[in-house]
Amino acid sequence: MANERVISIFQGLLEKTKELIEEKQITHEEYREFCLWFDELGRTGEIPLFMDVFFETHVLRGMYSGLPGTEPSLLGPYYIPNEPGLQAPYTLPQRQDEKGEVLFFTGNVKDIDGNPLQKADVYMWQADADGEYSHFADGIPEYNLRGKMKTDEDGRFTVKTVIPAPYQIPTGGPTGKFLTYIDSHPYRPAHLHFIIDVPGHDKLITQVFFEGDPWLETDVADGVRDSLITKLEKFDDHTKGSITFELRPARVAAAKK
Ligand code: MBD
Ligand code: FE
Repeated sequence: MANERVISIFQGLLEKTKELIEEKQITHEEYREFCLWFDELGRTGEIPLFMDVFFETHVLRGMYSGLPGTEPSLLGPYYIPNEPGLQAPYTLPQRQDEKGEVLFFTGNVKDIDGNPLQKADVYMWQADADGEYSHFADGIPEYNLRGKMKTDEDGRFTVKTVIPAPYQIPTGGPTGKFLTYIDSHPYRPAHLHFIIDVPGHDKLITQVFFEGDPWLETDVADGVRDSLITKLEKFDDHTKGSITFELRPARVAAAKK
């Protein structure tokens, strides 16, 4: 049976694209060049990257604006499931000589009334000090800087890791070329990724950013939200950071549908 929602969305996509072609009077040569670029986007496996950089933020903004609790941010193209379950005291899996400043990061997981949420599943992943993600860049051990943790009796977890570098979209590929076509830089501010899952609550997919990062204002993927920016505290041989995650009860998320 025909699905009305699918029909209306795909019809809309066609309509807007046809309109654009006519409005811009796209030439046959431009059209053929676009087809080659689009083909390259698929062949290089960059479709997930391209989609998340340009469109994911708009999906989230529409779904969550005005709701209480911590704001979601982008899942992005670099999450992989089945990360190793870690044992407290937590250290993200890393190479013996892992580059970068040591970071102790603490998350406080609460409900929207401020009650700590114990035994929450916390999934964390991040780029390394070169801005590269394991599984997606060559030469990095599988699951490097990725892990699953649980909050303690106080609804808290602390993990030892390294400060990630800002992420740069690979400049040689089709997504990088697209950014030069539209005269944009290829950077995202440095960030940590989290998924926090507690039964009875809306699963929170979000990111944490660092005050003072040069790319906060112009994140190419538009994933920064003010409430997700933390201030790092520098000590002699390490840095500390923390944030509170407030999870909405599942019914608040459902009520909006
Ligand atoms: C990333 O690291 C990321 O988190 C997103 C959303 C898009 C591209 C690269
Ligand atoms: Fe990322």
